[in-house]
Amino acid sequence: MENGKLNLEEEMQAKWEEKKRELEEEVHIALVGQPGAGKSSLINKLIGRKLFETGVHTDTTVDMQEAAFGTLRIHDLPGYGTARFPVERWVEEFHPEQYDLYLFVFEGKLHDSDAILFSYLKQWRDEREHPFFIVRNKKDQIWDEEKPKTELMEEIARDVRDKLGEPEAPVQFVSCRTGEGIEELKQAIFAADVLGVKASKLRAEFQATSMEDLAYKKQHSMKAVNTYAWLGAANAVNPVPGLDVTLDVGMFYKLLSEIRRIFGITDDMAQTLEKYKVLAPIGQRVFSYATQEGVVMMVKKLAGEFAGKEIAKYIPFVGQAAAAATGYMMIQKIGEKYVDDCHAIAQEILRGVLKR
Ligand SMILES: Nc1nc2c(ncn2[C@@H]2O[C@H](COP(=O)(O)OP(=O)(O)OP(=O)(O)O)[C@@H](O)[C@H]2O)c(=O)[nH]1
Ligand SMILES: [Mg+2]
Repeated sequence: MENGKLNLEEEMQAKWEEKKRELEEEVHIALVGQPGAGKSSLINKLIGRKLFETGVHTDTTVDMQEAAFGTLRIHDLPGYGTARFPVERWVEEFHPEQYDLYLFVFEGKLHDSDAILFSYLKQWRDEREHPFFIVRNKKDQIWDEEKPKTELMEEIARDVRDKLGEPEAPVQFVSCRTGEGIEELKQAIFAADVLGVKASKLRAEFQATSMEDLAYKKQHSMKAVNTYAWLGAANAVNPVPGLDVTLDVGMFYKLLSEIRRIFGITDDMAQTLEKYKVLAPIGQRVFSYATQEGVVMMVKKLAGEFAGKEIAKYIPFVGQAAAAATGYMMIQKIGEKYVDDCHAIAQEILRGVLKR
């Protein structure tokens, strides 16, 4: 070992770097639709956090709003079809063709400008493999004295399909108020083959609404733990002072924060968790890693337990680099336990035992 760097075979190193890039790769979601259609409400609903303000009219007709959530980048595109921004001009100005997927959100009637937008959406889908999803929000408000709701919904869907020129196009009816249709929309997004690995990002980052979602998040997090364990040990430039462990504390801290985020665990839950008999110790474990200092403290505390272990069987070909191997094992073992703990808390949130 030289300069705290491990002599991993170069191709192995490259492989793990590649995996890390894959984990960190961003997914760009574009929100398009008329002001007040519920774009902000929808994204907040999917993510399970108040990422965007709703109801208040920011001037979305001229400004683009952006927000980040983990590996997701959400671009709330300004309105089009105004005197200032006919669709063509809007496309030139904002380059909306660059995003990975589009959520077209509407309520009420479609406009002529929406039909023009549809022709662009189709083009980006066909030429760039950037899918779009047509979302009719405010399903709870679809009502008419004369006609049943199903008939009204059919009319709305028909209008969309006419304007799109695709008679079979799916239209997702949702209500951000009641939550109706959100699950179906999520499934439609996850099923978009063209998104490839990006679909798995969306599934990891969107709020879990079922035990299956949580199982998926667990699997995704375990992969992240393994990737970070390799890189965190092999690239550690800052051995933990006074200990026979090399471990990149910053990277470890980041990993654990990401796991909390994926499972929807926020800092304000620490106090709530204390009130539950069974969950209190789990909460304590999870939040003891919530600051960088906390991570250093825990690593120091636990280093002894790992240092003495038989490490060769975990990573045979770096068996000689004991300090890095210990670092690897710590990230791997603590990480796995951390995922289990966060998963357990998230299950209780989903069961409604714990309020978010
Ligand atoms: N009844 C009902 N109201 C909703 C629903 N979704 C959103 N709203 C309301 O509609 C209003 C507009 O929602 P926003 O999410 O702010 O809409 P937006 O498209 O982001 O609006 P701009 O950012 O101004 O373009 C808010 O008052 C929401 O509370 C829904 O499903 N049902
Ligand atoms: Mg908005």
